[in-house]
Amino acid sequence: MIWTSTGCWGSFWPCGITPGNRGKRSLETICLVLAYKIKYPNNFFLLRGNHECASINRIYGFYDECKRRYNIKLWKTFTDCFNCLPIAALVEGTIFCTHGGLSPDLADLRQLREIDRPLDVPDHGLVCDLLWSDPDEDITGWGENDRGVSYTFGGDVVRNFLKKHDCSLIVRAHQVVEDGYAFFQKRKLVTLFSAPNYCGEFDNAGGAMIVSENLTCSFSILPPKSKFKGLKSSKKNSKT
Ligand SMILES: [Mn+2]
Repeated sequence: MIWTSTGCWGSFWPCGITPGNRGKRSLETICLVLAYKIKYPNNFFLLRGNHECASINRIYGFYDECKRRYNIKLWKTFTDCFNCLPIAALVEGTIFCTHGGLSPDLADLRQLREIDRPLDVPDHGLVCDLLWSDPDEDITGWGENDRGVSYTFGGDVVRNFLKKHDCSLIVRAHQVVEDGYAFFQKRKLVTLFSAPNYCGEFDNAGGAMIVSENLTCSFSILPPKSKFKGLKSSKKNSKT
C-alpha cells in the first residue's frame, strides 16, 4: 500500500478516522500510519505531501494540536520525521506516484534517488513541484498555479512524461475530488482523495486505488456520510 497525505491526516482509508491536520486527531492518524510502516516495512509506503512540512502544519492545526496535547518538542520531532519521508514512488516501473504532480525540472527519474534527505520542502524546484503542482485540462505546457506555489501542467506534459519514462499512469492527491478519484487525460493521470467529507466541510466521497498483480487498477469508494445542505460541493476541485 502506498499512502500519500491529503493534507488532512484523518484521511487514511479504510480506517475512517476523523480529519487530522485541519481537524482534531492528527496525532492518532499520523501515529497509526507510522505504526503500519513499522509493522509492514516492506509493504506499506508513506509519501510526503505538502502538509508534511513545518511551515504548513505550523499554520493548519498540527502544531497547535501537539502544543495543546503534548508539547512543542513533539512537533519538532515530527518535523524531523517528515523531513525524511520519500517524495515519490514508482510501482512496478510503470505507476508513478507523488502527492502533487510533475515538475519541469524532472528530466530523469534517477534524480529522485539523488534527493538528499532529511530536507525541508523548498519554495521552488523539483521537490516543491512534486508536492505542490496540479494538472489542468485547459492548458498546454506549464502554467501559473493560483496557489502561488509551483505550476499547473497540461495533458501534453502528462503524455510526454509517460512516454519518456515508459510509465502508464500518474497517481497523485492534493485536490478534493467529488467521487474520491478523478481521471485526467483519458486515464493517464488519476487524482485520489481518500478522506470522505473532507474536513467535515465537503460532500466528497473518499477513494482508494487497488492495483492487482497484473497491474489492473480498480477503485474502492467510501461514500460521504450525507449530502446535507451546508457542505461545500466538491464538484470543483479544492486544494489540499
Ligand atoms: Mn496537498
